[in-house]
Amino acid sequence: MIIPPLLLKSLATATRVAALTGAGISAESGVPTFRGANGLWKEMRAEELASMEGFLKNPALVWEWYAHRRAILQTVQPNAGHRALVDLERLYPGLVVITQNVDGLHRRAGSSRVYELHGNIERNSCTACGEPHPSTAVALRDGRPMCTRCGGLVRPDVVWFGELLPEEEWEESVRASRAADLFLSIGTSGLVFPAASLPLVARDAGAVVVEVNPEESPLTVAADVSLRGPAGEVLPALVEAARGVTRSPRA
Ligand code: BJW
Ligand code: ZN
Repeated sequence: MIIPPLLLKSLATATRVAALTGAGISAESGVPTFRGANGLWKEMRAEELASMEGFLKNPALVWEWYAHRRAILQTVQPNAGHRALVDLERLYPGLVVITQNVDGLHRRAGSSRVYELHGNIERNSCTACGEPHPSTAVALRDGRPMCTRCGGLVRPDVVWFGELLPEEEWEESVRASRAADLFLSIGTSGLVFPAASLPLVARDAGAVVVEVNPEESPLTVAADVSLRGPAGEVLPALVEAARGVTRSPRA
């Protein structure tokens, strides 16, 4: 992989690095993305499943989708892309991972500063009384997830369309994006806001913005550098390049 001079220069001088990740970084672990050829579940759009409207219309169906995804997560491991971000954190202490993913794979890989903008699939809570429910032990009635305390519907603790992102994670993510001198946008279609605005926030504040994606995306025009390829191949190459240009390699 050829790393353009602008990026080499940025890797040599950067002190604050932030990475926004999307479903694409987990694709090589075997986690389906949301959009594109392998991204559809039962040919339904994300908006039909990941919204309160969709959930209330058919709670059993939406619950089945989450159960299916949780079952996949039981069988997968972080991949070379996740691990490369851990390696980059060693070279750039304080590196922030801002993820739209709910799969917990960045933490499992060992990244220490992770902001989960869209929640985490491991948790659930009751829509009526707020009671937390472990993901493995939710009672079902006709396939509908029911709260054993009040009889309300239980939902995953993730952010659906039309819902606000967790305030602290969002504010910290904006802060890290504004402060970054190097901003990586990895494996995201750039279609879902407000997460998709973070590369623009970083660019407007002066960061070098790098897109890592095998395909073009709406973020491509905002990126200073586009590295076309799977994250599991591109990010380890980026780590090697960073090791070559940082003055005192720490890993
Ligand atoms: C690889 C690869 C490999 C493949 N290596 N790459 C401004 C403008 C327009 C609309 C809005 C706006 N502001 C808000 C909105 C509305 C809405 C929105 O954005 N709609 C758009 C779709 C038009 N946003 C919201 O509603 C958000 N809330 C909000 O704004 O609150 C304020 C508000 C309140 C009330 C009313 C209005 C506003 C919330 C958004 C929540 C999104 N939730 C989901 C589900 C999370 C839970 C779960 O996981 O089940 O988040 S939807 C889904 O999309 C999920 C993802 O995190 C998100 C983004 O998807 P992502 O990660 O980009 O994946 P894909 O599949 O789209 O793309 C994968 C990419 O990887 C592709 O590019 C591949 O090429 C690439 N790839 N293999 C690297 N190996
Ligand atoms: Zn309840």
